[in-house]
Amino acid sequence: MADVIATYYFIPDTVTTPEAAAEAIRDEETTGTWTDITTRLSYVQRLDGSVESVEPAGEGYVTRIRFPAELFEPGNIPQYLSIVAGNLFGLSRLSAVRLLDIELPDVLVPFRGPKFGIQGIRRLIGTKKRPHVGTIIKPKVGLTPSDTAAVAFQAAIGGVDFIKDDETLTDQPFCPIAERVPAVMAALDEARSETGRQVLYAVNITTRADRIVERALEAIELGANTIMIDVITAGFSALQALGEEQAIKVPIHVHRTMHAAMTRNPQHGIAMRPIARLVRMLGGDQLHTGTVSGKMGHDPSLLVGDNQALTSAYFGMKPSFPVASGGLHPGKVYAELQALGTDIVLQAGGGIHGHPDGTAAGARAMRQAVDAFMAGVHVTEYARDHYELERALATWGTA
Ligand code: RUB
Ligand code: CA
Repeated sequence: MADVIATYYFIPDTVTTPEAAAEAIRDEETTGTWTDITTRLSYVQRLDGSVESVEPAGEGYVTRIRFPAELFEPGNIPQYLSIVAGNLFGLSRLSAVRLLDIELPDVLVPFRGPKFGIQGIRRLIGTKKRPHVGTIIKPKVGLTPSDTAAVAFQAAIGGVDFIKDDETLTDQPFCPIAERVPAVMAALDEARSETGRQVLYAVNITTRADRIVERALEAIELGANTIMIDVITAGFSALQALGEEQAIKVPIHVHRTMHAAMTRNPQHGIAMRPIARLVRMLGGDQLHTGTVSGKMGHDPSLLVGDNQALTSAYFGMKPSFPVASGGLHPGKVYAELQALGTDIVLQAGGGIHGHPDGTAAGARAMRQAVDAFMAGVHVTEYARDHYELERALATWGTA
C-alpha cells in the first residue's frame, strides 16, 4: 500500500541535529513520544514511518517524511491533519516548522472534488477562455438587503460575471439572508433582462458546522445560484459536508480568511498548497489563493504552483477555479493575468466600487482591462477609447 509523504521546512533548535529534528516529527506523529515506552510492542513497528530525506534549504532544512497509510482513517480530514499538521508545530526541538505539501495515496482520497470546477462554472456564465471578473459587495458589512441588491445590479449591468458577499457578512440582523438573497437575485434577473447575461451571486452561508448544510439549502431555496464558505474559520469538515451533499447543485466559492495565521510566516505554519489540495478534494469550486500585485502580498513563484494544485490532474477530479483577490483594480489586471494565466477569477471590491463614476463604471473598467489583455493591447493604449478604463487608470495608476 502506498503511504503518505509530507514535506516540511524546519529549523532545529541550537542543540538538535537536522536528522534528529526530522525524527522528532516522525516519532511524535507516529508511534513515539519524548522517551522510550514499555508498551511499544513489536507489532506496532509497522506504523513507525520514516524520514526519507533531509536537505539544507535557506536558513533551515527540508525533510520528506513517510507516514504509513494505515495510520490514517480514510476520509477523515481532521484526523489526517492531526497527523501531518498536528503536535509537531509545538515541538521545542524545532524552532520553526512549516508544512509545505502533502502527497496522499488513492486509498486516502475517497473524495469527488468540485461538482462544477472551471468548466462547469464557465458553462454557467457562458465563457470559453477569458478570465472571469468578480466583485465583493462593499462596504463589506452594513448595507441593507435592498441597498446590497442595488449595488449588485450596478455591478451586473457593468459586466461582472460573479458577485459575492464578504467574509464577515453572514446572517446578521441588518442584512438577513432571508431578505438579502431574494433581493439580490431579483436585481440580477432584472440585470439579465437588460444584458442577457447570467451573473453568479455567492451568498456567505458560513455558520456552525452542524447547521451549515441546512443554511446552504435554505439559501438555495431562496434562489442563491452559488454559495460561499469561510473554510478556515468554519473548518474543512464543514466544506466536506457541503461538497458531499447531493441536494446542493450550485458552485461552492471558498474564502480563506484567517489563512495568513498559518501561511504568512515563510518558516513556520502551513503553506497554501496543502490547503488548496484539501479545498479541491472536498468540493471547493473556487478558492482564493492570492494575487501577485494586490494588497495581501504573495510570493509569485509559490502562487503559480498553488494554483496548479487546483488545476493540474489529481485523481480524476475537476479543476477548481483559482481566485485572485485583494487590492486589485484595472491597472493591476495585466500583471495578474501575465503571471497567473487566463483560467482565473479576478475579483475587485474597492477597485470596482471605488471608481469615481460608481460601481457600473468600475465593473466596465475591469472588463475593459481584461479585454485589453485578451486583445494583446497595452492597457493605457486601450484606455484611449474606453472611458471607464481611462478614469480608473487616472485614479489608481497602472502599477
Ligand atoms: C478584497 C476582499 C477579500 C480579500 C481576501 O477586497 O474583500 O476578502 O481579497 O484576501 P478589495 P485573499 O478588492 O476591496 O481589496 O483573497 O488573499 O484571501
Ligand atoms: Ca474581504
